[in-house]
Amino acid sequence: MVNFEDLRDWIDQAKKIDELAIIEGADIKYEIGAICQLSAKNQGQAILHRKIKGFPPNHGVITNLLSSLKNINLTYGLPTESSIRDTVEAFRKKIPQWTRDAENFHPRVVESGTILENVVEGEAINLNVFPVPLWHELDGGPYIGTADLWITMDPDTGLVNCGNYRAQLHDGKSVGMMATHGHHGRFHRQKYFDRGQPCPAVLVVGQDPLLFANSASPLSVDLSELDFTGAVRGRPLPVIKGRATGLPIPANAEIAIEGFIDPGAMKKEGKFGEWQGYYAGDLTDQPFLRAVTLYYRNDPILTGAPPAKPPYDDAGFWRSVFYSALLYNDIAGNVPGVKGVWRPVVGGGYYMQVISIKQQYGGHATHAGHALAHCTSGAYNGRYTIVVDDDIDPYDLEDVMWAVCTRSLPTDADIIKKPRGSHSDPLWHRTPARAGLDSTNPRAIIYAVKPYEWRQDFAPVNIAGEELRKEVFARWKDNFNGRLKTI
Ligand SMILES: Cc1cc2nc3c(=O)[nH]c(=O)nc-3n(C[C@H](O)[C@H](O)[C@H](O)COP(=O)(O)O)c2cc1C
Ligand SMILES: [Mn+2]
Repeated sequence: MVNFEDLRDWIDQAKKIDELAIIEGADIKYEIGAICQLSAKNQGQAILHRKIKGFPPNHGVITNLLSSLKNINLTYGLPTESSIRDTVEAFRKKIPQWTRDAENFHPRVVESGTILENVVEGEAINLNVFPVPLWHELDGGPYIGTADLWITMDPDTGLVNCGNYRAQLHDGKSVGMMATHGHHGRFHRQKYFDRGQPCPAVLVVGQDPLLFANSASPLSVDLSELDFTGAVRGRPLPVIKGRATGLPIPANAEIAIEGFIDPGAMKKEGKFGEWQGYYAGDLTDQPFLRAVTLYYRNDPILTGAPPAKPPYDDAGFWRSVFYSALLYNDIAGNVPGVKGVWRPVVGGGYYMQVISIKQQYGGHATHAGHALAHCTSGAYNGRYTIVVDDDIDPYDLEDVMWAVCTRSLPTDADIIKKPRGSHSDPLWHRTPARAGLDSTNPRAIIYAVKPYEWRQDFAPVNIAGEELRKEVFARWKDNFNGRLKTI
């Protein structure tokens, strides 16, 4: 049960379960970013920054909203004490239900909300009043939007989308919109541009983590993240109507920038440290939001989730957990005998996907591998798909790689040539002649399974059985000064 109304409630609840740390005196220049990386690496607490160097002491920045399993569970109203597997299983059950329920939870338009505590219009807008971090050392500028929502509307259907796309702070009145091809906000923007019209948009850069998570989730193109959020909450999200655009804005958000993205107008955007672990995306011309209205709460808190080399990526672990559940559901009705699906953090929650199956027929592993590589959630950026047997724990990378080492032959891998890739792929061709032309990247399916036809004769595994390991652990663990942690 989600029982927080906004980010402030969420912070109180995270504090109660010791999942929030407060830091005073950090610098927006690299320090806040580096602290965030350390917490992410340790699947640590959310970090609330106060008294940020050079800014009013009551302005805040919060990062690592979803870096720990407990905070992920808190955000979706799941039991906070649970294993990764339990959380993936809970998501598997709940996501289809939330999706079905969404149509009954359209946002509720209200007249007032804390977001209206400060409203600034036109020339008076100055986005530099907020402590916007320079997250990584080679970033092209400060990024106000990393844990954000870009709210746009489909001009044909009226459907409202919320997408989490990075937003560079260009100056006091404009922010870049870097949405990858195929993302819904970019579809909306293009529809306006094709008509020669400016695209109305709202960029929210401070909100409760559930809104952020849902905006970063690859939900169906015809499902509004606002409705989905209502379904997870079990009650509609209160929104105000934006003064300039009429778009819905979460009524209790911290900071929202409303305006228009003009067709043909571009600003240099990037570079930015991305989730693969590189500054790979280059400096490019990108559309930007021209701010018309700025809304913010008193003592506003900016939310941040800077990507970084795994496992230093703020939202990387959340992506692994949530995307694994989506993936599992995509293939569960298609492939029999699935024992588990996991997208390890090391691949940024995309590049590597593991499926464990109990092989039941010749070609079962091929079926599982190809289905996973190209189901809805697997088709984007899933560079390595690894199929393992049911005795391998897909959540344990050591176990998976042992299977790769001992049960797969490189010559048996399947190669798929032109699937959908990302602009920030470090291996994407960037020579001027090729840049922007081909964003596809090849895939490999690695079959780390015992050959089906003679699997019964495969050499037996030589570690002590699980029962025996448990027994000796229980009997002699005290002889090891607490250093025996797992069996
Ligand atoms: C921390 C984080 C940062 C992200 N940054 C971007 C980005 O800069 N551009 C982008 O297109 N997608 C980015 N994404 C991925 C999208 O948010 C995600 O694919 C989401 O499904 C997009 O919403 P949409 O499906 O409604 O387009 C990011 C995701 C996370 C978790
Ligand atoms: Mn969407």
